Amino acid sequence: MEIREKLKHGRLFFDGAMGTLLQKSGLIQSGRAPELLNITNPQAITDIHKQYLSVGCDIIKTNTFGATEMRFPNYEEIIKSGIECAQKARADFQEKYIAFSIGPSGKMLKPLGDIEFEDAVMLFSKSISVAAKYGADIILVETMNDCYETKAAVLAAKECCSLPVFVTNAYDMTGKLMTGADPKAMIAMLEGLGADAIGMNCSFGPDEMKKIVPIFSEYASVPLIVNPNAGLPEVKNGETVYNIDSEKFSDIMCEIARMGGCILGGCCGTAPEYIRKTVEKTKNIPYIYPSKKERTVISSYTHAVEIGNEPILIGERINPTGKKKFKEALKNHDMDYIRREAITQEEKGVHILDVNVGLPEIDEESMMAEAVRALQEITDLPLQIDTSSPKVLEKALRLYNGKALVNSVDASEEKMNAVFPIIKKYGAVVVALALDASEIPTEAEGRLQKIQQIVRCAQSYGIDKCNIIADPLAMTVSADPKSAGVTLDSIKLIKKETGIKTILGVSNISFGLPQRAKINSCFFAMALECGLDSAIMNPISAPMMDVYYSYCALKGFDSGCGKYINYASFSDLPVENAGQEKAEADLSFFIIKGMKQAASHKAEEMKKDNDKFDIINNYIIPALNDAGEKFEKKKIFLPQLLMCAEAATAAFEALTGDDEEKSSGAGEVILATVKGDIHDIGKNIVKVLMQSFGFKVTDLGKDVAPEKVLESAINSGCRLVGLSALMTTTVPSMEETIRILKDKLPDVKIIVGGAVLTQDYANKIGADYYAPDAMYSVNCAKEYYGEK
Ligand code: B1M
Repeated sequence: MEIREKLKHGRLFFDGAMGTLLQKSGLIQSGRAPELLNITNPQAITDIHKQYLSVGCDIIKTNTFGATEMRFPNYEEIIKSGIECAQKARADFQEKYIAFSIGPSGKMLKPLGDIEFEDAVMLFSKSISVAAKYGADIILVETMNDCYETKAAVLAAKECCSLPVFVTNAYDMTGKLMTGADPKAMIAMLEGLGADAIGMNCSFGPDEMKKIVPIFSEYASVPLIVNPNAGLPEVKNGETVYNIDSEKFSDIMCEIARMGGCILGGCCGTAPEYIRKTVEKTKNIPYIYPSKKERTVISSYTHAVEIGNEPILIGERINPTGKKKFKEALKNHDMDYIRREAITQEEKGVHILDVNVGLPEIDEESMMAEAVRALQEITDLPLQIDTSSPKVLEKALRLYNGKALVNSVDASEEKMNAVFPIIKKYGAVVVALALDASEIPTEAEGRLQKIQQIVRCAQSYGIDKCNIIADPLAMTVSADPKSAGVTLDSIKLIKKETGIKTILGVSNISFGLPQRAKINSCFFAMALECGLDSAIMNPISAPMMDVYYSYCALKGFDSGCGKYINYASFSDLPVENAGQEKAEADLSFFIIKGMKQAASHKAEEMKKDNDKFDIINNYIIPALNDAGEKFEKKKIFLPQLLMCAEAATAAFEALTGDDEEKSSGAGEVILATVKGDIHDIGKNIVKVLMQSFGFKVTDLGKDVAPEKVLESAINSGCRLVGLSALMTTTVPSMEETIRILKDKLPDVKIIVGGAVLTQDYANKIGADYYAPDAMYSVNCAKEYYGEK
């Protein structure tokens, strides 16, 4: 039976770990990838598969976790042999399935790393095509800790074969992926992309995973997979052991089964015994197949936004219509303008950002791609892709890191047939306009009919009703006094007859009228009272925001009126473009918001009247500290932290870029950030300061191996070395570098610095000088050369 069908009838079981068993049997040699055993020792792999099949598991994962072209030139052979091992193992069993396991590439996608999204799709496509060709039954995208890479792999699977696609992500102790996605965001995106079963694996044991299960039960409509580790790893006598035994593991898996786990199995540290007990103990627990949830949800790479609870605000300002400055910015590819509009609206409290970059004189497709990338770098708000071109839409939805809102489709056949296949493929919620190419109905009944037509057509493409939101249209009241009434009636009628959620471009009501915010805000209040679920609006408009916060408080969406109080007490009456003005004021602001260009220009400008070290100390470092704190508190995530760092680096370069490499013979210093650590902003400040005090600096960069530092000291004859480390996890690597240096060059002296160090710790690891800040490192160097 096809596995999707089989899953409707009862619980299935994955196998457990492969690596643990290989390690135990001594088959993994250090430095050798386990995937190579598919070729060098296929019998061992087949035997492990058989062990799992004989304890009752239904699905075995191939030993191909890292098998991409990036890691293995012979990835095709590894995949083919891996599948053959699994096929041989299942030959003696009935109705068992082979899941082609594919994990993360090992590199991050842009903007976090250097792989382009499309290159990642291509990389996964190559491996998945081989797996499909040699007979895998399922594609299992597993252990992904980044939303974007997960999307690349799932898209690849969908594009190069028609096999069922299962996805399990590795959540951390905070219940999020490393790059910030929470389960609701992953559920929205993965179901949108058409994954057949989703869930989690690795990271920790079933006890921790159990805490995440209820979110899947509440939000997911496809079966849930739970493949935990055998608890947390500990190193005992040089060996990695896990703290949950098979008895406890299977007991907790029973609880997970009761909560709705549909496919249960294991990850690191588990063995056949774990699966055998899980299969046996869950036998009599009633199976829960997930119900369809019918929620209207969109998502970004960190979180989901559900439409249909409290009203949702969609910022309308990233749209060149009627904006001369914006049009200029688009022609000049000025992405900072777009970023600024995004930040301003985000600060005002919108939940979603509309993005429209259509101008006749530009290439809208590449501009939309540029805008989506630029926005994803600085904000984690979900986007509404606003374009009339299906080509532009497809480009944006491919690149978008999440499940987008799409603006819009109308009831014209041609339009629907162009847009719906794209919506179906990438997964999005689409705005349905109550009109078609020939008419805008003048009565609510007519508008309802247009919406019903769109819903029928969407359903014929396999798009659920919950992925459509109806726009009953606001037409200017100055042209027709009945227009507002028709819109309001339409909201009520459409909701009543179809049950679908509604959206409205509120300000259209006031075209041609003076003081539009006044009438817009009244109309907004009326529409909300008729049940409007979301509004495309201008959050800079104080009357509109007054209505929003007041409505939420009055309607019971704001318990204790906390949001209203916060808004009313702290919003100095906003004026047009207040956000833009603020954005122009402060270098720290640009850094915190990750605006590279603006930070660089601002630093350039400030340099004229200020000492550059004052700028570094008073603006750049405090901004980074602020970002670090927000990161620690999970208020921002790695992509945003990275953009802050890049903006800080750009500002720093603007301050120091034209400094000549000068040396007045004060002495020589070798600098490096230690192995495993890529933080180099502090080290670069040390470098500039040292240079400006006349020291000749050899900068070895970041993530520098101890041997390289030693080699540099030996070759140059320089005996003063400065080391930087920013993380508790890389201080041991600093210690190791000091040990190697002192061992081979006893006369070497070492300055250490970095946020995690203290004088005591510096003494403990054998450093000669501890510099709490960059200036102090210059004093250390002076002291060293003075002493000499
Ligand atoms: Co990361 N990061 N980061 N990060 N990052 C920290 C350090 C962290 C404290 C943030 C947090 O959680 N609060 C945390 C470490 C926790 C810990 O171990 N205690 C952290 C983490 C966890 C991580 C990652 C693991 C995140 C992840 O992937 N999940 C990852 C690590 C990757 C790796 O290194 N393998 C990571 C990545 C990054 C970015 C790439 C995004 C970016 C770095 C970009 C770059 O450097 N090019 C980044 C940033 C920017 C930070 C924070 C926010 C800022 C660091 C910084 O540049 N500070 C940081 C939080 C924080 O420190 N507030 C954080 C400004 C700089 C001028 O200060 O380097 O201390 P600092 O230098 C000072 C002094 O210490 C001294 O002088 C300087 C100026 O006075 N000094 C020396 C430094 N080196 C010296 C050497 C000397 C003398 C003085 O003599 C040789």
